[in-house]
Amino acid sequence: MPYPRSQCDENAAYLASAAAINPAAVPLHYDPRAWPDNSGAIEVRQGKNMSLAHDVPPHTAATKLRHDWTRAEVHALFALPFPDLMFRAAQTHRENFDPAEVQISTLLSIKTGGCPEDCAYCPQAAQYDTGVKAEKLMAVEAVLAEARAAKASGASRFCMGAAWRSPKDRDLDSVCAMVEGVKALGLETCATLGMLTREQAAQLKASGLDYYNHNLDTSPEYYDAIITTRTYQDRLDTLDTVRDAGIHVCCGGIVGMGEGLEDRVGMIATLASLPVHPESVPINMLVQVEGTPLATGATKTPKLDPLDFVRTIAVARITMPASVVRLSAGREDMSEETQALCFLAGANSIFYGPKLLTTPNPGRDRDMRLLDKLGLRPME
Ligand code: SAM
Ligand code: DTB
Ligand code: SF4
Repeated sequence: MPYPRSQCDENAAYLASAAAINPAAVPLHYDPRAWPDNSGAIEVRQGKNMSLAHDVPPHTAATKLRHDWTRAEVHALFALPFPDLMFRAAQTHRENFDPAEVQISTLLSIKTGGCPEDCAYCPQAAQYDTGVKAEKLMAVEAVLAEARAAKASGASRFCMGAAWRSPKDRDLDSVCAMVEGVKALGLETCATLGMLTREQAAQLKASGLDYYNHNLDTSPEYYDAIITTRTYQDRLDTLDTVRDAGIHVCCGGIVGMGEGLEDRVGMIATLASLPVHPESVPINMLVQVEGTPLATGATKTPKLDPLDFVRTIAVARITMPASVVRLSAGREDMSEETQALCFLAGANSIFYGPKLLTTPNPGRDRDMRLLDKLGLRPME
């Protein structure tokens, strides 16, 4: 049985509204009326029992940004039947982005290991025996050489990470020189250096920093179980400082740390209720590193169901519709199918290159083959 006419009209209205926001986001083949055999195609889709939008309100208007997401609403999104959640996330994605484009960032650890903080997931905390050696801050020229290589291999953003609680002023001068140099190569710049003062944020902004990564990592309630050397409020304060300095915010978290569904709800509700949504939202799957409390001995964390990770991406996409959602750490051990579901759920950024900060990431060839297979292309 073909679609009832009204359903077809609702789809057309949605497509028209999405096209009005971003024409590139609605390629021709998304318009059922443009299919060579309209009724036949629709019959096949019905025949496969696709539950297209029957219980989801039709999209007739552009997505509004909301900053008043309640936990109950976020919970309700997580609780949707998987196909409905994916459908809503994909709709939201198309309204705001070209779903075939993926933003490509490359990471470099500019100061590795020896960190005084006790984040239970992190191989760089000095107090865990993980085999990561403490190193000094890299020289500016060495960082720029890495940035040139990242640009040559297709990255549009270069993200510099340091294992600090907060930077010393002398170190910040060097980081600012790195930011200036990377920016001069025509790359977007991102840094993650721990807590910042207002003066430090202003100095980074003046040197050309585009993004600052500072994750909330989990819910306020679960934070103490993961980190005792700082508070959730410390994190929120630095996010304010960064925002006030006029730097774009990159803020997300980690799933698979033994948290419950309510913690994933709490994390997304907190992110989506910030006065301005983070422009970039990295969702990391915990990389279990031997020697960290979350990966070792009796406390070893059970692996999260990959579909719960996909759900987290989808809920981030729906609640922060205009933000770039990054499928971040954890891809090395993730199947192609799970990654494909993440892209379908609205992820539109990855870290590209064989290393994250200290742990492996898929090689460039493997990632290019995957993007090719899925018909995805790097965002300009
Ligand atoms: N020291 C700074 C800080 O904590 O903000 C910057 C670097 S820190 C490594 C950046 C982020 O990496 C953390 O907030 C966390 O979200 C992520 N991360 C660290 N270790 C991870 C792991 N084992 N698995 C997944 N994500 C991890
Ligand atoms: C983010 O959210 N994930 C990246 C980046 N921001 C700095 C870091 C992932 C680190 C994974 C563990 C490691 O390689 O040390
Ligand atoms: Fe240090 Fe950052 Fe690792 Fe925490 S996540 S131990 S602050 S490097």
